[in-house]
Amino acid sequence: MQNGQLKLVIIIASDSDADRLMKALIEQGYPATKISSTGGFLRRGNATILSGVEADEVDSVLAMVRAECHARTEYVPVQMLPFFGEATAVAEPVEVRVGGAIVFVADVERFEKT
Ligand code: 2BA
Repeated sequence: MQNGQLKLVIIIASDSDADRLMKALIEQGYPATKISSTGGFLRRGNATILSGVEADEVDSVLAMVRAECHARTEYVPVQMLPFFGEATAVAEPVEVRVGGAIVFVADVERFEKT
């Protein structure tokens, strides 16, 4: 890895999609670290994958994310959401996007391996 060309791809995905994505990344020779995380809105477990790659590899990583992480919708009882109080106890479930992935691509100022 060359300093200055490095990007950090941060991928937040559902646990099941993240397992498949990790497998695909490793099979293709991309380094990846999976961290257990929790979504602030649904308060469900999800996974955050960190992958430090060369700038010209980012598009390949994103193609794998698109192939493995599919968005769908789900209805969630409002009582499970953080900002609805007891006053909304009889309200209709809320449609939310689940699955899919959220991706950030950040410049890496410096990389060291000790
Ligand atoms: P959660 O915060 O648990 O959000 C799960 C899904 O709930 C979101 O899917 C979105 O469809 C919906 N949602 C979130 N906040 C909402 C709100 N205020 N009102 C209505 N619906 C809302 P995604 O957007 O695909 O996000 C999936 C997970 O990715 C999030 O889980 C969170 O852990 C992370 N995430 C998304 N955007 C982020 C960001 N800008 N910064 C950091 N983490 C982010």
